[in-house]
Amino acid sequence: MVEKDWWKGKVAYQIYPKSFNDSNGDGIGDLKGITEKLDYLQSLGIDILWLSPVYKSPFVDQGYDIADYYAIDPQFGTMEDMEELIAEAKKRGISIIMDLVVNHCSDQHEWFQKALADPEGPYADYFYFIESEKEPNNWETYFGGSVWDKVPGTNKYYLHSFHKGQPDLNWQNPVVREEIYTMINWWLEKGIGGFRIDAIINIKKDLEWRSLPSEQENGLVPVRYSLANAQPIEPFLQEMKEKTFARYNAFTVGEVFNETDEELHFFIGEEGVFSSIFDFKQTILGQKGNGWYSHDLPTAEELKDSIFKAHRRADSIGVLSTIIENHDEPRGVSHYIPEGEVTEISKKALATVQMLRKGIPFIYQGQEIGMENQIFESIDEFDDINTLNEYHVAKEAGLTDEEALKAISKYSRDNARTPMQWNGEEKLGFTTGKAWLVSKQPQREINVEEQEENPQSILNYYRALTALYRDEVYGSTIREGEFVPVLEEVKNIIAYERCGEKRVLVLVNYQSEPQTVTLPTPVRKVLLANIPAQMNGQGDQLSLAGYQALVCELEG
Ligand code: TEU
Ligand code: CA
Repeated sequence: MVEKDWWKGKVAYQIYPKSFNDSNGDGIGDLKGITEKLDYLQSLGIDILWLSPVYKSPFVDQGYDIADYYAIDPQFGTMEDMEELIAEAKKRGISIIMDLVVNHCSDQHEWFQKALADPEGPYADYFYFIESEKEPNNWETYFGGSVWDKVPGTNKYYLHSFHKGQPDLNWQNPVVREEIYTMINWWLEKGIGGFRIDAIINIKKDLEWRSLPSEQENGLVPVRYSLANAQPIEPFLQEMKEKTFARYNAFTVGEVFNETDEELHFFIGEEGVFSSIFDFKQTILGQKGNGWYSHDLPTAEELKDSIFKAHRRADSIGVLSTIIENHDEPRGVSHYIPEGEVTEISKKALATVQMLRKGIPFIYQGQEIGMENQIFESIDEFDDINTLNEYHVAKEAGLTDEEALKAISKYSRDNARTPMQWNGEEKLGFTTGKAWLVSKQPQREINVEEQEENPQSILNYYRALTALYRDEVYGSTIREGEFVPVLEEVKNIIAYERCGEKRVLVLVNYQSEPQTVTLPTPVRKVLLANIPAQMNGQGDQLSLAGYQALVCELEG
């Protein structure tokens, strides 16, 4: 039996399997490819490894449409490969966590196939089959279009909050819940450490299927607005925890958006249903609700404000998982650093801000070498369904082709989905064949091989950051210390203390201009800096260069 709360103070890494490492030259990353890179991940200081879905899938939403929860998709390998990966990871002190996608499955799953074959039979109740003359309401999927599609040959519609190939599962049905719990326990028995839990807030439904007032020309309303009228899901999630995760001391991190203060207690409080949830507050900065074309990039002040608020709200309740990017987001360095200011120094500054916050930092593959957004020259270069929809939304709003392309390029999920850049050769060391997705001009100079050799590289800086979690003297402070905002009112300075056995100051001048600051108490020792040997000032006065980041022990 694993220790309770074993996951506290750990460092996590997300792998997007299709794009991580291809072991057999078919252009698609696979499980053996991941196993080959475990030494690399260990050298990066990773404790927890989250795999985006590797289950059998028709890939309408890149594996987030699962056709068989008990099978590995042949593109990724076999169940033996999976077992080998779990065992090899364990040898290196790394726990694997899987993606738990249970708001929906694939329309190719046998449950849905049986439901279609007998729409009056028991399997129809695994889903939401609603009898209606036309679409039961005006909800719009996350990827555009109605959430309702006809059940062929009937007067019924089925619900899909995402793509029509991702029918929503009916959590009201106890048989469905038991099926899900059995599957979760089956995986936990295999020795995985837990799960990242996909889109979980969406299992809430307004069972009266009420339409909502629309501001859109097409009369539709994004389905997430219907969640406000939905029935509570607390009992279901508590039941899931009791019957599965709690029995194995599993680590669980929920993909939860827009939670209220009360819900925060319920998700990550003392008796919370999950170990942690992601802090998405910064990823939604600058969003105005219309579509990607109308978003603004966040400023340093907004970023700081969002981080401080998140900790003030959550730290006394439970543990946040922090990110700057994931497989649904643009690259963090392109999103949180203004255009023209993206340099190795500023990338390290952003890394410092995220990695030493309280909670569990998740590094997304390629983040540790500072991978940037890709350059897309035409709409045909995209794969992601959400991007294609947002292009359409931008065009509908009156943008020209060129403007629409520019807007979606900034936010496309494909920015983060191109292959991991292992070396500077044409195929990036990712494959010997033809990569399934690659932009025409990958920035090949950003790669692991090159950064391994350079002691000042971003990769080695990330290693230094994760090393702080294991440091004999400062580790406990970084893992458990309180998060205390510092110099909050000083514009473009993002600074906080981690207070535990030691006082560790994390100080970042988040702008290209230099700035002088007055510290709470003098510096005792510099632990890490993104600009070597630069520490100007006397006593508590410190002059910082643009994007300078310092981690130091304070006196007192
Ligand atoms: O994302 C859930 C979600 O709410 C998405 O709409 C997210 O906001 C969107 O991807 C941003 O472009 C999860 C997965 O992370 C995502 O990859 C899946 O497409 C989705 O669930 C459906 O399973
Ligand atoms: Ca492969």
